[in-house]
Amino acid sequence: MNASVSNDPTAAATAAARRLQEITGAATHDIALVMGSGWVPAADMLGTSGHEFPVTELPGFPAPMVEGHAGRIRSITVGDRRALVFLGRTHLYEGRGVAAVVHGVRTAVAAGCKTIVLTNGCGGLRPSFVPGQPVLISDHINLTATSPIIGANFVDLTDLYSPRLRDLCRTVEPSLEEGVYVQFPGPHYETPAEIGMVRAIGGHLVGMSTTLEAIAAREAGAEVLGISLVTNLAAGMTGEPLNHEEVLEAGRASAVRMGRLLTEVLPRI
Ligand code: 8IG
Repeated sequence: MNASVSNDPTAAATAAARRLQEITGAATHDIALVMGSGWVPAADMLGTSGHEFPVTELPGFPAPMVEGHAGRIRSITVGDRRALVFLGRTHLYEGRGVAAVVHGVRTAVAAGCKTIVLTNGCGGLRPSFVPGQPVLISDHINLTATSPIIGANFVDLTDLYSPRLRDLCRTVEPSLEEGVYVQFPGPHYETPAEIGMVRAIGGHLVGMSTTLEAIAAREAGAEVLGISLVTNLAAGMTGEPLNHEEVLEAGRASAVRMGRLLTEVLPRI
């Protein structure tokens, strides 16, 4: 009874999935999408009919705190699939622990989702990147020094970001680039020296989310697609300071492009 996300994550996810079933009337869901910074406007293009409710309606979800991270869940029909759309996520820097960060992904899998689409807004390291550009995540480097997995469960992360789903995205948009996503704990952005380190270790994208959720999704047996929206060039690259407003603006400006990409990809998954 009363399983908490941290002391019994599987039971907590099952409880949330059961409540989701009650609210939506849907016995199961097929695909979940987590809409990160700058992606929430794109979510509307997937359709808004169906059910929408605050994450706090489900057990185990805290209310998010960041502007542009509206903590809501949508249950929509896309073609013949039932999709669960998370408008916003819990970040590690909120201090609620790793289990809270991945509770959405675990709930989605408990609700039947076999595919998890993780999106985020991020800083880009390739000088050729332009704000508003989507990049497929090919792999990650987790610099949070933590894992959502508890105990001696040695989960394989080879091909964590499904090559099949990346290929599928490129059939829709052949020009899509790929990159290695590096997660920092945040909430501060990087120093220029840290960006130099990211470059040296082979990173192309920097952000404050996604890797822990991807690991939890893999542990739970789901296929993962990761797409970053480059909203800014990484610290020290432009001579300008980074700010959250440019993140929101890049999202608004690229909503139609991101929405179209997801709309075309989803039915093919
Ligand atoms: I949007 O440049 C967004 N999120 N760590 N660095 C980190 N997170 C980010 C950045 C960035 N841009």
